[in-house]
Amino acid sequence: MTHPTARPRLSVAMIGHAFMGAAHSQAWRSAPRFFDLPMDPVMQVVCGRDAARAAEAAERLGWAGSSDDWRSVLERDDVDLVDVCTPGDTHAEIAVAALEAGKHVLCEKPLANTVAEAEQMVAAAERAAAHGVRAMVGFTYRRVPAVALARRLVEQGRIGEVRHVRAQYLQDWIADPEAPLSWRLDRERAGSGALGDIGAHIIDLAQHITGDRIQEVSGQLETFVKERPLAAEHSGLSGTASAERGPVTVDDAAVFIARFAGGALGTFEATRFATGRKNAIRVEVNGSAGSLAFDFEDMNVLELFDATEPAETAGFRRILVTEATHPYVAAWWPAGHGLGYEHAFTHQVVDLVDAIAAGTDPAPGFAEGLQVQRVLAAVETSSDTRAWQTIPA
Ligand code: 4PW
Repeated sequence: MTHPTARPRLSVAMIGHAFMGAAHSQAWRSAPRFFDLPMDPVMQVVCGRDAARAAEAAERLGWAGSSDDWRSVLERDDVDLVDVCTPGDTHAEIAVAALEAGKHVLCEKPLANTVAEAEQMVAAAERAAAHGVRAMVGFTYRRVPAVALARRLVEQGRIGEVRHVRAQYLQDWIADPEAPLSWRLDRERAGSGALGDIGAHIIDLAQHITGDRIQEVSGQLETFVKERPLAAEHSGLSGTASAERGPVTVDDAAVFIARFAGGALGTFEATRFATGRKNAIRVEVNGSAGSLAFDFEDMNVLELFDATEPAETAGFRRILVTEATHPYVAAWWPAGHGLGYEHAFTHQVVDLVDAIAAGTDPAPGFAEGLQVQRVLAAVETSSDTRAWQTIPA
């Protein structure tokens, strides 16, 4: 452990303090305590619409101060970076304003609610980059060590030429028809349902692990439960129902097939109705020389099949991704002492701070966020038109 002194400060403002705000707060707190960062992140101010709740969040999550006005936060000289943890309907407005104010931006996924908004965000990020201001989108699961190892093995050619990608993101938190209508079920606020909220992750993971790009899609969306009780209280994935009911305006589930630019075929499934599956992000990649398989519900393991081994003894191997040689792991615990959901958020902060200090663009940047947004839009159009859609390069 190193003590973060005498390094340039990176003063952070976080907008939004619910589920993602809590995850990001622990990341800002733990990153400088476990990793040797080139800058010293300062948790300066947390912002929310309600002043009292923002003040309570600052106290609970470890921020020096709080505000109920994100615009005034952007005017502060003691803020270098804005971390956007709000629902999708405010991403574009806050991120563009922050970049124009010369602040680095970390923005939660999906980048925006529409392709047009994401395009504006990319344009703002490109203008800001000319002045050394950086922008990153939070596709956090890339930074799970087993996923980062999968990427490394594909890059090294360990599974040869990629033929198939099989990706699923399975949850069940609204399988109960009486589960309340949170903002995640409201198109105005979230842009789409399972497709954008969790499908965006597996789109990013599939493209990241393979180093390839989805070029064409054919998909279907479904809303199984069309009306639900309005939420009296809601935070994260749980809440309490009120007596009033309202329409569900997003998809409950999305499925699509895809063609990658490099010739691979993909199948994708994102649903909040997979009873018994809580956060099952499963990605399997089959290549000409082997296969890789990951399941977030067993997140410290990556399965590898080496097709060059003799058939008699070949088989999927469970690699326990807890060795110091594995991505990100050396900073944490001895071998076998696994990591959890929150660690990928810490790794995201580490990579972002490293990029800012090095004066390079962090990955994934807003352009990658826009590309995912285009895939999401293409799946929606395909579902509406029942026709294949091409994603522009
Ligand atoms: O990873 C997921 C998120 O992107 C989480 O499980 C919940 O669904 C919260 O937002 C999305």
